[in-house]
This record gives sequence, C-alpha cells and structure tokens, in this order.
Amino acid sequence: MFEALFDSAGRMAGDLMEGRIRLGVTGLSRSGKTVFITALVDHLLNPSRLPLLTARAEGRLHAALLRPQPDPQVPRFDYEAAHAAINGLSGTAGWPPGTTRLSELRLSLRYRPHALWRQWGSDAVLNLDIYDYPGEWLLDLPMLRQNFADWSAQAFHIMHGNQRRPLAAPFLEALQTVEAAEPASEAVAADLARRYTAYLFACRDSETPFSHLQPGRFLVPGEAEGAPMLTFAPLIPAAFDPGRGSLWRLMEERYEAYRARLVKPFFETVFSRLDAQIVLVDLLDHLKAGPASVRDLGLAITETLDCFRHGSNSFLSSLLGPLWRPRVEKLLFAATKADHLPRDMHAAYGGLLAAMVAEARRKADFNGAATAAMAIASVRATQEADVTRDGEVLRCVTGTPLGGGAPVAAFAGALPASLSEADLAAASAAGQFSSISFAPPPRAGLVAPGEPLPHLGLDRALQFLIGEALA
Ligand SMILES: Nc1nc2c(ncn2[C@@H]2O[C@H](COP(=O)(O)OP(=O)(O)OP(=O)(O)O)[C@@H](O)[C@H]2O)c(=O)[nH]1
Ligand SMILES: [Mg+2]
Repeated sequence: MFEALFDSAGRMAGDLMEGRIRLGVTGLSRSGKTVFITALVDHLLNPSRLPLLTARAEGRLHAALLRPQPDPQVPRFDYEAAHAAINGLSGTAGWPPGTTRLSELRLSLRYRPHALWRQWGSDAVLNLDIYDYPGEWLLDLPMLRQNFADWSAQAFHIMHGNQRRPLAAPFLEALQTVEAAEPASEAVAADLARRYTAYLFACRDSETPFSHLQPGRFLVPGEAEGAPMLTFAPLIPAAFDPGRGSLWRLMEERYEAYRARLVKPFFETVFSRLDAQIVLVDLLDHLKAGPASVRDLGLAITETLDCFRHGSNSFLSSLLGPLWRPRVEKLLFAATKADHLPRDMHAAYGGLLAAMVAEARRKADFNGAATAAMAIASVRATQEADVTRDGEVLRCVTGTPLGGGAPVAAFAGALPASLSEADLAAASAAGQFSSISFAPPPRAGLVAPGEPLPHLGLDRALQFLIGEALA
C-alpha cells in the first residue's frame, strides 16, 4: 500500500515511505460527521488523549500536519473554523453549522513503523484523506441503481406510510389534477417539484423525524440550486403515458440527468476508492420518536450500505466498470453522541446499532472486511453525576444546555432491550429520553486551554480504522 508522494513543498518527503488511507466518513444529516472529522484532526495533531491508539501509546507517532489535499477541484475542509466554533475561540462555544458543500482534507502522520520496519531505522508517513459533505446527499446513492419508474414506485410506497401520508397531502392532491397524457410542461413540473420538496422538508422536520429522504439535493442543493435537473418529482408509474413530449418523459430525463450529473460524480469522488469506512449513526433522537422513526432510519442506512457491498458482482462495480475496485477493509459502525448517556449504557447503545446493521455487517464480514460496532462521542459535552429524586438515586449526565444557562442534569432512562416494535414503542412511550441538546464543553472547567477536547471512544475508533496502517 505504500507509494511515493510529494510533500507540501513539492519535494519528495526525504526518504520517507508514504502510505495513504482514504477514510470514508459516512452518515446521514446531523449524524455527527463534521464534528467527528474536526475532533479526529484535533486529536491527531495533539494526541495527548488517545491512550488506545497503539502507535501513540508506544511513542511511535511523532507528528501530524495538515497538508495540501490531492483533489484540486474540491474546496478544503475548513478545519480551523469548525475547531474555533467548538472551542469557542471567538466567543461562546457552539457546534459548526450544517454542511452545505463537499470539502476535503489531508492529514499526514509521521510515525515510526513497528517490528520488521524498525530495523530499517526510518520513519514513515501515513496520509489520511477525508471528505465532508451534506448528509442529505448520502441517500442519493441508492438512486444509482433505480430507474425513474422504480424510484417513483418506491417513493409512493414510502409516502403512503401512516405518519408520512398527511405530510404528502398537498403533493398528492396536486398530482390528482394532472392528466395521464399530460404534455411536458415546465409550470406543472415546477409545481410538483416544489410540493414534493415541501413534503421532504416536512418529513425531516416532523416530530417523528424521518431519514429516508430522496433526492437529497432537494433539501441541500449545493451548486446545482435552481437547475432543471432539480425540478422533477415522482409520478405513479402505471398511471402516466411515457410517450415522447409527455410529462413523464420530461421528469424521467431530469431524473436521469440528476443521477448522471450529480450523484455519480459524488459517489466517484468521495466513495469509490475507500480503504476504511466509519458509519456514524445518531440513534438517540429516533429512539425517542418511536418505532416508525427507527424503522425509517434503518431503511435509509441499510439501503445506503448496500451501495458499498464488496465483491465483483456488486451493482456499483458493474455500473462504474473495471476501474472500480471495492476495497473497504475496515468498516466501523459508530453510534454517536454517546455522551448523552452514562457510560454503563454505552455497550447497549452500540449493541442497538449493531442490531440495526446486522445484515450489512454480516455481508461485509463474509467478504473479508474487518467490522466492529461501538458507541462514541467525538466531543464529550457532559459529565456523569448521581442525582437523587424522590429518594431514588439516578445516574445522569450534566452539561450546559445549547442555548446557554446554568448546567442541567439529564436522566437518560432505559434504552429499549431490542429493536422489536414492542420494545421500541415501550421505550418511546415511557418518555424517558431527555431532549436536551448540550453545548460543547466550556474551555474553563472540563478542558484546559490548548488541550484537545474530551471524547468518548474516539481513540478506540481510530485504532480500529488506522491502527494497522500505523503498525
Ligand atoms: N453532545 C454531542 N453532540 C454532538 C456530537 N457530535 C455531534 N453533535 C451534535 O450533533 C449536531 C450535528 O453534528 P454535525 O457533525 O454537524 O453533523 P453532520 O453529520 O456533519 O451533519 P450534516 O452536515 O447536516 O450532514 C451538532 O451540531 C451537535 O449538536 C458529540 O460528540 N457530542
Ligand atoms: Mg456536516
């Protein structure tokens, strides 16, 4: 896996061997990608809080440096801005804003290789290449294997779910007024696209937060905002005339342009050649909302993971041709924001995610990838405290609420024993999940100035993902 590369000044990095890991950070919107990438860089630049990263524990990790990224077409990930926000360097600490565009970062690690290599006496460099992107775009990947009719059929199937149907009513009503042989019309297409987009936003923002929202760029358009390829909507397959000049044909062409011009390049740039992948999932909000929300999240994650199936018969390898080599060797499923739960609940929290992705994990294991599931907090915003209420001692987490104010304690209640409908409904109905969002930890207090932020399990995650490459 080693290859000779040039350093930031365009020189060969001395006699050092350089290796490369393309780390795929995969997660739906708000799953914690940007915070994870920021924490990862922060900790590798200053690895004082990474005891479980073996190279660090053995004193072999010498230095880390942000260097120019390999892809000149993609903007650089603004690590400094995200780091400054979380650390409150320009005022109060807050989380970085939601991501609206693609960006990339290269972090180079200088380390002393282990054992066999040590006798050669020289250091080596591992380049870690990471992309950040809006989580909404991830759900476009399954569209790569669906034609317009298949995608439309699935969209209507999902739309008719109990809790979604009322949200789709304005779109469905408008659709009823459209004739089967409707000729292609910009006005009709624009109206349907606008209503379908409003339905997606309503699903995202509803009390039962839904995750399976396609097309992702209807929610976060990026540079394609306003383009005709974003002006389409699903049509009921059997009910429309697909002939020349028809509305169906117009929508179908735009759907195809969306896939070819936006989704395929996104996949090829970010995901087609990964060495390691972390799948970040924020399960807590969905557990709170109940079975429908968890089921929808499970569908979204399972469909997305299907795009990364290993093996020569995977649909993406056939789609992208011989250049595509599936090579994800490490696959980590991480249940994020574990700092909302006391430590003794972390194993169960990671276990629920493991259950949700069991099938995808089995396939990856079978195809030879190393897989693991765990709970992590990229940034630990809370501390644990026992609070006595009505004579009962409750294990809580305490932290500063996101809007500011005095620290508060939150009781996490009990996680569902399993992802069965009955267990999920019972856990959600018990209403025990706290809905408090915590601000990043204050600089004075939990963290000394200049020190990297506290985390939970980030070093374990890093050891799994890049530990072997640093061996
Ligand atoms: N307490 C806590 N909150 C977190 C942590 N990571 C993320 N969050 C919260 O989750 C929110 C979303 O995190 P991001 O990293 O922005 O999520 P993202 O996956 O980049 O989201 P998009 O950019 O919309 O795709 C943050 O604004 C925080 O409120 C964590 O480790 N601990
Ligand atoms: Mg983000």
